[in-house]
Amino acid sequence: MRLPDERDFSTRLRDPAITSRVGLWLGISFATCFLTGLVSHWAQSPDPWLAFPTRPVWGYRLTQGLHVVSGTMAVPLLLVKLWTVYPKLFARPPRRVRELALHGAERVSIAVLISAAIFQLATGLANSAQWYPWAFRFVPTHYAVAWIAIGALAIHVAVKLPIVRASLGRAGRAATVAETTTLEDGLSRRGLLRTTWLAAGVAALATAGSTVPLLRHVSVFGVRSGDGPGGIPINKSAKAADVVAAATNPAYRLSIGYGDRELTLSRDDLAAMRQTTEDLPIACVEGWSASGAWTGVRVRELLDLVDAPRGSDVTVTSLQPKGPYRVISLPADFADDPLTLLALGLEGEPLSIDHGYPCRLIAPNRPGVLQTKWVARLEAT
Ligand SMILES: Nc1nc2c(c(=O)[nH]1)N[C@H]1C(S)=C(S)[C@@H](COP(=O)(O)O)O[C@H]1N2
Ligand SMILES: [Mo]
Repeated sequence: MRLPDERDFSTRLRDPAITSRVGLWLGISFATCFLTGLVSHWAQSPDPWLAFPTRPVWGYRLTQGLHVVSGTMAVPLLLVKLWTVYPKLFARPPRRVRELALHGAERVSIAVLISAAIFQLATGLANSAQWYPWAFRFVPTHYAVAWIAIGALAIHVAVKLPIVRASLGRAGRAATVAETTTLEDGLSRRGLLRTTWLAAGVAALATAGSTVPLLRHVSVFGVRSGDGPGGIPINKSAKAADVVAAATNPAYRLSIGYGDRELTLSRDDLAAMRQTTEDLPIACVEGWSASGAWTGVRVRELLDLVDAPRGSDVTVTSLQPKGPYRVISLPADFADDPLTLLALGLEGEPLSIDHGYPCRLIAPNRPGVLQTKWVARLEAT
């Protein structure tokens, strides 16, 4: 039996003109995914060297929506791109030592790129479906592999630039776009490209539905698409977080601390304070987002009760007994922002227990993970 050769796989559809066109869009998707991922990393970093801005209110909603849409779109693009080039796996390596070394180095960088790309898309998709079939921590791993992928991508683009330039130019266009005949293969190059764009578009639309209200009904991939009290999906229920008893206990008190100043307030005390209503989105890192009218007390006005000065960072603790988002830090810019509320209500109704009753944090331009529900304590430092 002989090993197959690169030529055994040849078809009119495997052509640098196709590979380059699909590759260009794949590159754009990856770059978008990488940059928006950096924004998300910055937004979630507990002590960033540069404060994350509190405006625009919908900023994180947009960048994280783009992150998940561009990642999902990359899946069909990557599959088509791999299909157009995989016969190269069977190409005979060059015989001359110098060429062999270069060839080997390029192959290694491609192996790294393909594995990192598949890893990122697979873990990202699983995460946006809230499915964690692995033992490692998602956020740091997804972040580290992103740098590996983007580095390998930069090398790959640099190596292939001459081929890409030639095939995206006029001759490449003629070879692809003009070739509309359906011969023995059944599918023309133009047809293959159109099918690829269609698949990427469908993937994008199907995900964008969990962020863009008008697209909600086409959002077959949107795991949570706008159902829930006040039109806002529920991420983790009170039952799942094991807070039902604590949250409904009439003895519930919010505690506020600054230095040796301590204060406790019942939910009625909070409701008796000045109420503010703001339209703010919950923008989950998993890509879905939804806006609501939240009513409650400004966090800044609560901090004033214990004389915490402006510029104080605040630690927010939930009633939740355990979990990674039980305690989060609210940087001073957010704590002092007039839009940052300890919400008691949503869309004119008292907060439902799953949305964080007795009260929850809601701040502008923040990842959903940091919008703590069932708040027990605010501590200014
Ligand atoms: N205490 C607590 N707060 C939490 C969470 C949690 O698991 N525990 N999940 C966060 C996440 S990931 C999101 S996206 C938002 C979702 O809020 P919602 O369920 O009211 O839509 O709540 C955040 N607040
Ligand atoms: Mo989330």
